[in-house]
Amino acid sequence: MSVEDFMRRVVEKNPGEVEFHQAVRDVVSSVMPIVQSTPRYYEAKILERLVEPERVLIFRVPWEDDGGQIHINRGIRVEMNSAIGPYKGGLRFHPTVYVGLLKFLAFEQVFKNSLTTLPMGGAKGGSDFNPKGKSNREVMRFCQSFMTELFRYIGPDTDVPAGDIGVGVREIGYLFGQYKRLKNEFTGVITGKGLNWGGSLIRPEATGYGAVYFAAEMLATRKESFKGKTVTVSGSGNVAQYTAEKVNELGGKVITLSDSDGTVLDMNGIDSEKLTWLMNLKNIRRGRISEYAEHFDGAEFLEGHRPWEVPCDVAFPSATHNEISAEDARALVKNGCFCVSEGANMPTTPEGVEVFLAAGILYGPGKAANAGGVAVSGLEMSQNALHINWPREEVDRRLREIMASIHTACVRHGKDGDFTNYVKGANIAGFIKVADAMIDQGLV
Ligand code: NDP
Ligand code: 2IT
Repeated sequence: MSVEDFMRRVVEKNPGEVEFHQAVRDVVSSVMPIVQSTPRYYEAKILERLVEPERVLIFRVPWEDDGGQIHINRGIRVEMNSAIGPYKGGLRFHPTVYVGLLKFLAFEQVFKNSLTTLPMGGAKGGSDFNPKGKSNREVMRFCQSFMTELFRYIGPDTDVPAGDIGVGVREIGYLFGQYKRLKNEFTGVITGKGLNWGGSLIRPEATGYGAVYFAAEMLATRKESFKGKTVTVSGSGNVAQYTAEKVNELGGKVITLSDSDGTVLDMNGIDSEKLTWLMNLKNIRRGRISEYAEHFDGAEFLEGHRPWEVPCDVAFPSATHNEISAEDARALVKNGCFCVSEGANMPTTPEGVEVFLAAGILYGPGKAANAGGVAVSGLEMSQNALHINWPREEVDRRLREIMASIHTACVRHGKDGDFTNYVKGANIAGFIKVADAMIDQGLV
């Protein structure tokens, strides 16, 4: 079957779910030649099974705001694939959340989790609830209501949620507290927990640090490093913050951060002191990135702009999906950017990906480059199961090793002469492990 024939059926069966179509096409384009030349894959209808979630849960989430008004949100959990381990993946609270968006994220998660080398299946969940502008008590009531339904379907050996956009340690705390109350069990049912209640050191940092470790591996293939490099980062949340921290540590200069209102440009560099201020702004005061430009001399706020017009050597899209268009990709390449490491999930449009591949730059797609977050979630699960805590150095060492092994897997399956196509490499390496496990387990 051709990619086009396969995609026609996917689109017909999943109407309107454009992000899901995009994510499926990306993987299927890479793996179709292997499927077609491997009878055990096509006879078992592996691709057809991979694009059908094992289970999708949809539930009502009623909650009351501080003024006594009642609100109804929709809760969703997409349990995509459990061939290599319990369902695993984050929860997103954002007004744009709907089943199709979570199907794309859960689908990506299947291959990403496979790449980590750890035993985790793929899932994603969330709600169209918008935590922005809500009081802590409102967020708590929402999280308690959300978990009052979700708790029936999850468990440390069944499905282990974590954070994503709009779900940080505050939300994880409220969700975990309610699960514990309902089940009367203190287990590793959710990751990204606080350090003194079952969390792992380095989990907050893991996605950002991992994306930088992955970029460092890519740079090393061209005998390059972060020393003296100019770096742009989008977003200003969890992933962006720790990406910037690690780039600084490795001798690069971060000059942008952003949010959905615009970009701050600081040619003096967003150093560790400024980052500490920013983390307080975003994580405690829950302010906007524009305040950075008001606070620091020499910084400017580019309202309504994304960072990609700013010349750089290395770029880390770390905000959201489809934030780099073909035009943005062309601007990046034209201005000298030669390495892109995706902290966000699917931040580059398919046309943008084509631009990067045609230009022959080092391009690390999200399912490889941002796998450090879920990898350390896997390490959090291991520590919870063993009832121990590993020291910071130990978790960081394992994270670095995992990112290096993902890089090696991408090169093994994506090398084409002198060039490594990390998209192809990540898709094929992630696919083979899951497909083989599915076949071993029979028709389920
Ligand atoms: P946060 O909620 O901490 O931060 C999200 C950031 O992205 C904010 O600055 C937000 O700005 C911005 N953003 C969100 N939506 C949009 C949008 N539609 N347009 C422009 N900017 C937007 O989330 P994370 O840092 O955790 O997640 C960022 C990305 O990384 C996501 O793609 C996520 O799926 C991915 N990821 C996260 C992992 C993790 O461990 N947290 C692991 C792997 C991937 P604003 O405040 O204006 O909305
Ligand atoms: O997209 C992702 O990999 C995450 N949001 C993290 C998932 C997890 O289970 O830690």
